[in-house]
Amino acid sequence: MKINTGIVLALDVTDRARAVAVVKAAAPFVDAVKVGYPLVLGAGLGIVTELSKDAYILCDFKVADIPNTNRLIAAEAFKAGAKGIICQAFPGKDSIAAVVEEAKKHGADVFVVTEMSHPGALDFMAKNAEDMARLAASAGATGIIAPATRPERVRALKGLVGSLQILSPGVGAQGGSAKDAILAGADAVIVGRTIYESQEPDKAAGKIAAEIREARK
Ligand code: O7M
Repeated sequence: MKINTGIVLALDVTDRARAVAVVKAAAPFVDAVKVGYPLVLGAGLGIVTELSKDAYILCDFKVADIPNTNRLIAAEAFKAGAKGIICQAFPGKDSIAAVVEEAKKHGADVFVVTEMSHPGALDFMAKNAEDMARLAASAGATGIIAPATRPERVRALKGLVGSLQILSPGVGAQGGSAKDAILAGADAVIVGRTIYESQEPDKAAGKIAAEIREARK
């Protein structure tokens, strides 16, 4: 994924028209638009195709199945126009590798979830996050997802994945800050509600972009 502003917009709205309007407003400030189950279940997979004409679409399907099923899911996402996909690490290396193999055919990226940003991630994921990050790197993923709510964990995981990209969710509504995530080593932050619930999504996105520019200095 080409990183410029350092923002991935999490487009968790369920209405097609609203999705299109938010993307139009925020587009100059975002490197990618993350489309997940809320929007695809609300508006259909066609929304990926529609938005992919003007934006890099990262399909957040948190793919977590056996290799063959993972491959089938990834193929449909790429066929619809996605340039990247997100999968889970816990099903194991062969499951991640199946997504990576499919992505290569389409010149697309694969991001692997390690430790999530919500408090419940401490129940299980945090204890296994290092292993999951190593698995992502050894399976040939483009990058990992690590929590902006715990910047010290972003820093620790960064030390394990080297040049892999790190996308960090949890900024704003979940309490994390873009500045802290970037300073900890994230390449980009994933932001949803702070942008799409704003009356002025362009201003909200622009403000975060400015914070990231400042943090990179
Ligand atoms: O900014 P928010 O809190 O409104 O949205 C955050 C987005 O990031 C939302 O789409 C979540 O599903 C996603 N996310 C997390 O919040 N935490 C994680 O640990 C992982 C993700 C994610 O994108 O996983 C790929």
